[in-house]
Amino acid sequence: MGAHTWQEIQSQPQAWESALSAVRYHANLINSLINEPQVVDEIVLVGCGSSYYLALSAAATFQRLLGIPSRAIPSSEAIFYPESVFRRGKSVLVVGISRSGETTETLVALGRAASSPGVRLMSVSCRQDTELARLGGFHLYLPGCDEVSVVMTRSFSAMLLALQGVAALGAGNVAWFDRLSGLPVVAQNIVDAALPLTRSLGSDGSIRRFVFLGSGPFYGIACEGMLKIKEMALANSEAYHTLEFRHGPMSVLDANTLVVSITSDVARREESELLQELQSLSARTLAVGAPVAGAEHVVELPVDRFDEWARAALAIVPLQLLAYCRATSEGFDPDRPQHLSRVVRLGF
Ligand code: F1P
Repeated sequence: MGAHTWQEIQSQPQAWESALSAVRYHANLINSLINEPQVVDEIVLVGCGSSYYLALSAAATFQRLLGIPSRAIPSSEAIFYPESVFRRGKSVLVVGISRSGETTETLVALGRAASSPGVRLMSVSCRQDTELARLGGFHLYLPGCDEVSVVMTRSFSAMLLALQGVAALGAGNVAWFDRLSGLPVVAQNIVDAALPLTRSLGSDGSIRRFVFLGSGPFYGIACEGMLKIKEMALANSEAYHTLEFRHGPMSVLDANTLVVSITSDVARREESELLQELQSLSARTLAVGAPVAGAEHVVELPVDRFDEWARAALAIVPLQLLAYCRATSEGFDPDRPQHLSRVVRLGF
């Protein structure tokens, strides 16, 4: 049960190597897409579900590295409210993100954007010869990153890493791009190190609610962790910008809640203060990143070797394992989530 999903989570190091070499291969094209004949005014990334969540983390990285206003928008919002997404008279790079390259909302959003003046098109997917690729512009295909499973795991982290690489090369920041190349080998260590704890927490029947907290590059990761729990384990899960949790959502906290906080660099003290407060309210707590006060458990990431922006893809790995372990301990098959299909095709 869950054999495909397990293999896909385990093979993220290889997927990341493949994704980064695909980006490296297109370095010149990426540079001209963003910077020629002049630097684009803004960047809009569109996707659905997991692809939208990775777009959130990628958009934050684009703006941070390129200094260009960058936003992530669900594809359906770009279809129905284009005037609230695109600004007339501005040159905009629109990036379509789709594992399958066949999701209707993303195809329609990108197709309509392509016909607008001043739009440059880019897309990224894990399959070749797709409708998305045929829309034109620069299409980045990532070999060896697709899944057999419905739920996205290695495709999520590989497309995120690829887009972070695009941002680095577009900014001429080769040093940061080369730092990303050190991540695949770290990913294998994280899987091995995190597994005992995620097995123990995943099989802990007293945990009935999962809350994922993340800021900056980690908010999209927190959202994806929430979605993995829903898709694989059919459990109650929520995601918030870390300090937002105090502003209302924390009212539902109880001893059956596991709060997973992805620790940043810039707000680590404030995140730790929150975790201590939540512990005093009887919550279970897990930190992903640095061992901080208030964290009952921790999955350590190499916070001294990789800055928070470079840790985004790493941070999803323990969350995938937690969802996988929870699902299998509850007798669900992660390979076959209920109600879901690999590709959402609509009639418009
Ligand atoms: C992405 C997606 C996922 C969802 C499920 C079905 O489609 O909708 O977000 O979790 O796996 O596919 P895609 O446009 O990235 O192929």
